[in-house]
Amino acid sequence: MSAVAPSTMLILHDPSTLLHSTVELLGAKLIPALESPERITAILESTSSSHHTLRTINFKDPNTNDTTNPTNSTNATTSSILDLLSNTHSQPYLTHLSSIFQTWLSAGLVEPNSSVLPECFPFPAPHKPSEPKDVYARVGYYAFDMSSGITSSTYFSTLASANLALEGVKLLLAPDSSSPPRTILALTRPPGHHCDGARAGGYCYANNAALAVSAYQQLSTPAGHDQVLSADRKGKPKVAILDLDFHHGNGTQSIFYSDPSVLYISIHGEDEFPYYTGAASETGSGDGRGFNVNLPLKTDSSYAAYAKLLDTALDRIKDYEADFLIVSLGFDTFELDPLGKFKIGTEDYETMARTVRHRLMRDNGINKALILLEGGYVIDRLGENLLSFLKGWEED
Ligand code: SP5
Ligand code: ZN
Repeated sequence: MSAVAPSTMLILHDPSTLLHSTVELLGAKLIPALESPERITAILESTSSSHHTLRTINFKDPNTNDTTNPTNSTNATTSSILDLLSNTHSQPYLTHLSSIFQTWLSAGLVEPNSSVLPECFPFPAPHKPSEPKDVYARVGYYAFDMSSGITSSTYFSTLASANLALEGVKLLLAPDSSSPPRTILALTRPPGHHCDGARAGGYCYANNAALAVSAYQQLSTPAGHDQVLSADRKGKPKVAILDLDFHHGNGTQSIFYSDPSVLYISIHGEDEFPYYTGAASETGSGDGRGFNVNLPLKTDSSYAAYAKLLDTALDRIKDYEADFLIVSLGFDTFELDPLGKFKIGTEDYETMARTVRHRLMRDNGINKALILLEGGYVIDRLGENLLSFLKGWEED
């Protein structure tokens, strides 16, 4: 690599994503969720004193100051987010997310500053269950674990987080800019890759990557901003999602499992959360067969072992001839992470990012990528890990 001055990364953040703050059952303890607002404030602190450009987006309803209830009035941004989300999320789930806290609060079942948590989940039965009437049961029906508490702000922060992904796509495809950004990092929080469009789980309430795919498909078609020339799957552009979080992105996998226009590739801890998905044998179904690639990696693996799988992943993205890349980036692959079990160090993120960026440009001839934040829970090392990643990404 030549020693050119590093270019800056455009980083998107929304203060409304910090409002959500909940609890989780971890092991035998109900504790403040490790997925906390402090993760983002730590990243903001590190990046604001760096050469990168931080842009604040304010997802807020112009018609009301009631940030806890954005559905009360018509907000163009809210409806465009909901429109895009409805491509991959069920309407009853989105309605549940928007209303369940208020339902519990009105019934005196939860304190104003507390969290709604599930108590019973659907289990195998002769008939597929339908939405239960009981307001406790409904919470379990729309969740798969107990780390997805719903507070008064959860819905609003979830929309603000999804909006960052949308803004990222819009900026990458902006037709009226002489030099649109090549890569955008959206500080999406809550994260998204565990949400399958019908249930929350793993700290995720809406799948930000899925929303980004919908936005890209809409905006890059001839009616949108940017003509995609190599589209050959029913006119749809080809999007690759590279999931580098420690955990398997069961939600993203599920949403695109039968969709050949989206290649999903994940490197994740073998036999780790979410436990029931992530095997290499899950390769897609129907038209989507072959377009889901799981690369499970043994716990305690070092970056050397990780790098081999990353090469395999990048080979697949090359063969696929992707038009656009979304990276689901988690820093829970870090050696000290309380939820991750790989042995990846701060300096490895630089190598990881350089490898992805270099091969994306060389093999796919694409410059455009959207990086979405997923997990990563060592708060006082998140900033430096991210800066290391950005260093590797931006040095051409
Ligand atoms: C976005 C993301 O990284 N979500 C991950 C959520 C993982 N939550 C469950 C972790 C389960 C760990 N089980 C160990 C219990 C004993 N401490
Ligand atoms: Zn994770």
